[in-house]
Amino acid sequence: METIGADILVRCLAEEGVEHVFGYPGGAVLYIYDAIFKQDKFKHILVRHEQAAVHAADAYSRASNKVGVCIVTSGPGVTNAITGIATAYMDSIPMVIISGQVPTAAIGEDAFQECDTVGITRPCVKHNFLVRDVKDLADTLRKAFYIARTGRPGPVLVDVPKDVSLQPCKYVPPKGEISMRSYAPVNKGHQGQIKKAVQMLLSAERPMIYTGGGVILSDASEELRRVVERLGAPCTNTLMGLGAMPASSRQFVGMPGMHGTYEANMAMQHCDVLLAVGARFDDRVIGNPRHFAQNARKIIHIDIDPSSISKRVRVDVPIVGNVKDVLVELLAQYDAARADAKPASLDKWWQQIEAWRGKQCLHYAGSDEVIKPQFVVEKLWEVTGGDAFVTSDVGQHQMWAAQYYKFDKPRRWINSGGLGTMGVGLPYAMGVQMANPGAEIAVITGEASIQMNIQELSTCQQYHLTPKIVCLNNRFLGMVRQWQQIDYGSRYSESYMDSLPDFVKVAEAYGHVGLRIERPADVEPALREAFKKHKDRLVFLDFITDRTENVWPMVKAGRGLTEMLLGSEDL
Ligand SMILES: Cc1cc2nc3c(=O)[nH]c(=O)nc-3n(C[C@H](O)[C@H](O)[C@H](O)COP(=O)(O)OP(=O)(O)OC[C@H]3O[C@@H](n4cnc5c(N)ncnc54)[C@H](O)[C@@H]3O)c2cc1C
Ligand SMILES: Cc1ncc(C[n+]2csc(CCOP(=O)(O)OP(=O)(O)O)c2C)c(N)n1
Repeated sequence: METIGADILVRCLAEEGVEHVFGYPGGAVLYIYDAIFKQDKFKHILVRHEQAAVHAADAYSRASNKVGVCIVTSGPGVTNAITGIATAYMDSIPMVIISGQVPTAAIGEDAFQECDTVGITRPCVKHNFLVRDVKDLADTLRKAFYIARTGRPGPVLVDVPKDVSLQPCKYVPPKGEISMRSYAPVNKGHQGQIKKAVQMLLSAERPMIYTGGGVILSDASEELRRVVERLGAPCTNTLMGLGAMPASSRQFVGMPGMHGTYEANMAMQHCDVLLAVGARFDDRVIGNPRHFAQNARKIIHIDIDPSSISKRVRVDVPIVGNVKDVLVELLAQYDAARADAKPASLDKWWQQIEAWRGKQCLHYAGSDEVIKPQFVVEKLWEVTGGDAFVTSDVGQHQMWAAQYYKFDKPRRWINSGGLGTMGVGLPYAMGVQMANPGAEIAVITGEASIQMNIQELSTCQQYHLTPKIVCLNNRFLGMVRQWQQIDYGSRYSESYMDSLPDFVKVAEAYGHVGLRIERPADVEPALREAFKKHKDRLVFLDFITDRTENVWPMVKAGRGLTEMLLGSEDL
């Protein structure tokens, strides 16, 4: 049947099983929006800023393991979307971004709302396409979805000139699986390498398991839990991997890195065999690489992206493959080999770990006078039974959320780790709720971050989205202020938040509920009111917190992983 490009695009999205598309219209995508108007296969969510469309689609993917989809118009639509695309790229999130482009004949002529989308996005997408002929549109979209979700996932952009969306063309249904000669990700790990890893693990006296976002992306939490229990070793999850290993497990030692726990960092540094699973040895995790390399230890690294291996830290046994496949094989080989081998006792290692844990590095001084931000997160955990989806923005509140909300399940903790993008929290919650309509959702944010996409309170009103916004309001760009205190002689250059709006009134103006909480005794009742009484409303909880609380532990920039400051007494 003859149809036009825009209809083909809409049919392809339906073919991929897309149920939600986040977007914002404009001239170059008007035929596409006309086709959207005429279809009933997916729901379109109209955001208030393109950046939020990308963040929402990104979180939709993080919470559901589906490919997130968004549509933006040419020129400013695309440039507004860049922060969202780069954010998803840094955290390896599978997404398809469809952008409008000026008509093919006008490309390169400084046409109205023209920008070089392929050029601008090239460094922050897994791949991008410019469709010049409508006959290529369906195939290109199918490839885009395939590339986004396979191998190391990532955002893929498809730029569609306006005339391509109008050109007539026949719709040709897909023919079997997609295969691309130049792109063939490896899922199964090399048997011989896995064997080497098993031998190393069997002879380890101080094994340590360091896991990251790759476990979540691979939906391999169950397999990870089995491996951790079988090896009997301690396990740490990076900021991107939280929830992959249940925080309630005794074998979980907390997050590693700059704001990681004492026990996780000490175990990373003092182990004799480190099993790294879907984690990329980020600088926030290993600190100064020279210090990290000081202790001799064998490193096994499982990663689907060969370019991630030995990128920052030289490893001994690289295993290229999908976490899930490799862990299944590793466990089978381990069980088979264990019958003949006598694994070393780990009792001494665990005594050491318990001694480190005994430091209670996350202990903080409570107060009856002023609200401690950590206390709010602890109470949030209690009130939601530890089972909410929690999105966060970027700053101190993000670290307190990671440290004090004990995630037991994967895909519950949604945040920007790699790019560290302030402003993601609220649009992330929108994407999460679209993917999980009945779930309890909290946005842990700061009074600065929330203002970066606060216009989305309007989108929430339109689509009856009801996250509870937990704003830890310290009247400072807290994370910046903390660094200035520690590294810049307490010269607080432009890191205060002045002229703040009355957030209760802001929430009410958008049709939501606003609460201001100033005393510690009111924290829990306010949270209960928000999650129970106002279950079906968006509630903005403005917690007025201790202005100068710091995030501890902290590894200062350039320092070694175990050179941790545990509190202000260490300054
Ligand atoms: C203010 C701030 C403070 C921070 N402090 C910390 C901190 O203290 N501790 C901390 O941990 N982080 C911290 N971060 C986050 C940090 O910047 C990195 O984003 C994070 O550490 C990276 O996590 P990851 O190694 O799990 O990698 P990810 O970015 O999640 O990468 C995943 C890895 O897994 C691989 N992979 C993907 N899919 C698969 C698959 N199917 N199979 C196999 N491999 C796969 C990828 O190739 C990649 O190498 C902080 C961020 C901010 C903004
Ligand atoms: C878009 C963007 N701009 C700047 C920064 C640098 N930055 C990181 S944390 C932070 C302060 C965040 O303040 P707030 O949201 O109030 O959170 P707090 O640290 O006080 O908890 C800033 C400015 C960033 N991460 N993202």
